Amino acid sequence: MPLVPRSRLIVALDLMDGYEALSIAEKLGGIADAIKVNYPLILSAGLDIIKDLKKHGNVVADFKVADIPNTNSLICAQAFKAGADAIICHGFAGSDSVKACIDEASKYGCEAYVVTEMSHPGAVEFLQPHAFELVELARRAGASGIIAPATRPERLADIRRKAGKMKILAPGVGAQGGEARRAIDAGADFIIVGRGIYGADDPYEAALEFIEQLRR
Ligand code: O7E
Repeated sequence: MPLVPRSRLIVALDLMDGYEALSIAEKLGGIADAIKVNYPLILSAGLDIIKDLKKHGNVVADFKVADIPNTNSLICAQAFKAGADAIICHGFAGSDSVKACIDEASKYGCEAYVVTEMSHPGAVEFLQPHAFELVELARRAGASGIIAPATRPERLADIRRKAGKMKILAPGVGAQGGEARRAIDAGADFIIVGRGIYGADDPYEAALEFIEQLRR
């Protein structure tokens, strides 16, 4: 199912224990718009965890796919067959590699999102100087959306202006210092929060607090 902004929260479950991940997903009870899975969880719990997590809502496979088009198609097919609703790919591998992910996504009625500028400090070295080009690449290729940094709201706002109708997912809220409200005000459609939720004593309350911040 395509991502639809309701709570505007996507929870990153970067855990290395499948049972813990499922237990948190159950506690969240669908209050987030999606759960994002990344390598820490997939490599420890296996791809089948996606099927289990899907009982609790949409699942985004954050595999940051960045290979040649054929390999990208094969990776995406695995994610979609396992039940993912969306895949994340890198843009720097080029438009043909991105297009392969988008084409595979559309075969399954799913979505592909493209990373532009990442949220960590090192992103200014290589990604930031090319971020606008990556936005344009994603737009031309027909991506459903892009990834842009909640840690740099001014950059997020610039990227929003170039992104047209594409959805923006903004990681970096909480542990990396980004603020939920500022990211949405700068033009993000969703915030992505990991440690700020799964690392909290009460992940449900923590998620609710982020959602409240977005409503204010
Ligand atoms: O810092 P946390 O714990 O809130 O986790 C953030 C999550 O977002 C984590 O899974 C990380 O891999 C991811 N992320 C970033 O932190 N920065 C980025 O630039 C991109 C992502 C990401 O999710 O990309 C694909 C959506």
